Order: sequence, then C-alpha cells, then structure tokens
Amino acid sequence: MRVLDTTFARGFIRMADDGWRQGWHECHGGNLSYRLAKEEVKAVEDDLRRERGWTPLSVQAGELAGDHFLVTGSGKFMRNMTLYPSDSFGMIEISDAGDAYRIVWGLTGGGLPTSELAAHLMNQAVKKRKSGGACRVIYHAHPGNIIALSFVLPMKDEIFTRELWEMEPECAMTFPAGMGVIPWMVPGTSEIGELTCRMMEEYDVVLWAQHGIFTAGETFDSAFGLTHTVEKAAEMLMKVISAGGKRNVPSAQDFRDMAEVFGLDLPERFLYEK
Ligand code: 2HA
Ligand code: ZN
Repeated sequence: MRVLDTTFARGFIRMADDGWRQGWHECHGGNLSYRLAKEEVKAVEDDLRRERGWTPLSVQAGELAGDHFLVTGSGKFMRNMTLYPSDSFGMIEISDAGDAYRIVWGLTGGGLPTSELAAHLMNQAVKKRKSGGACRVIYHAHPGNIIALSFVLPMKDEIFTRELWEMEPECAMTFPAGMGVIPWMVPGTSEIGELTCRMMEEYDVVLWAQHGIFTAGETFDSAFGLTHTVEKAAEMLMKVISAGGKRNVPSAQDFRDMAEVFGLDLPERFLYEK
C-alpha cells in the first residue's frame, strides 16, 4: 500500500490543512508528528526505502527505539501539504538504540524533519509512556489569540487554566488536567523540548509564551480539537478583556458541580476562590 493512500497519512494531511485554514501556520510556522502503529508500518513497507544514512539525534529516544513517525519538514509550509504532500512531510525511523533517525519515505525535495524534532520526540516519548501507547499525535501551532494572551496574563498554569476554563464548559472537558505555560525560550532547542515534555507528564497542552502551543492526543481529532478549543476560548477571553473584563463568571463550585455530573477529575489547585 502507498503511504499517501492510508487513513493515517490522509488524517495527517487533513490536520495540517485544517490548521492552515484556521490561520495558525503563517509561513513555515508549526509542525506535526504522528507515531505509526506496527501494523501501519507493515502495510506500507513496500513504499518505504531503507537506504539513507542515519542522522544522530540531539536527544536520547530509547522509549521510541524502532518506532516510525510521520513528521512535517523543516521550513515546509502547512499551506502546501495538500498540493505537495510527499515533499512537505516524511516518515522517519528511529534506530534500535534510540540515538539516530533516518528518512524512509517522503521529503522528496531533500528536506529534513521539523526544526522542533527534539521537542516532538521527547513529547512523543513521554506521552507514549503515560498513555500506555495510546497517544500518537503531537502538534505545534501558532494560534493568534492564545499567543496574544501570553503578553497580558501572568505566566502561571493556574491562571491560564482557570481563565480559559471559565470561557465555556468544553474547556474543562477537553483539558481537565489544566494547561502548562512556559516563558519565552529559543525555539528548536532541546532545552525547550525538555521543559515542554516535563509539563506533558501532567498536561496535554503547553503554551510557549509569545510563540505558540504544543498539544498531544491519541488521534488527529483529539489533538486538533484540543488546540481549537484552547484557541476559541482565548479568542473569547481577548474579546472579553477588550470589552472591559469579566462580570458574570462561573464559580469554583460551578466547576465542582460540572465535574461531578461529567465524571471529570479537575485538580483543586485550579478551583481557587477569586
Ligand atoms: O518554524 O514553528 O517553532 C516552525 C516553528 C518553530
Ligand atoms: Zn513555532
């Protein structure tokens, strides 16, 4: 089977294109990775070329040894994913020692995996472990409103989580564990990857101040839906702040009541009295 005919490659392309249409991927902004299931690798084996040399990884990815990932290309445009898929993304294989990768499909124009490969692999490793293998998607996007909020709200997990949860019930339902925020850091480094994946031990969404967000999900739908929910809430919050601030707000007890009805485990540290 050809990679481009698979459900997972189609889901990958659709997600990138959806993000582009949302306005989250100016120029070469943002990146996406998907960890293939063993059966998915087997199904496309005839379409793979295992001839390229290995490139050392800047991070140790022992938990991902032998895994295969679809990854967007460094400097590639999400805008081009539907038109030039095999040039815009590729499939990489992680070595058995977890210390190198090689391209086995795609990136046909000679491209390299995303500049945020270190962050993607570290986050993939954490989420693979935490979810017992269920989590396969890591997504990085540049949605305008959540980035704008990182200029005006105090950079605290408790504040971002609670302020966004208040905007609509969907928020506490899609990120009940809360969201993590990290200060501005140089993109593309293993340092930002390391801090992000430490937060991913606890959360499925992490905000990079004045830059963008990272989300994790078991499926393309869940990672995209989470990003979309965070950004929609951020857009509403920006409007509310611009209109003079919140006046009618659900209380901490309202969240506890909702948690009971929907079986949510909302940490008490986000339910402080205001
Ligand atoms: O240019 O988004 O963080 C791709 C990025 C880097
Ligand atoms: Zn970015």
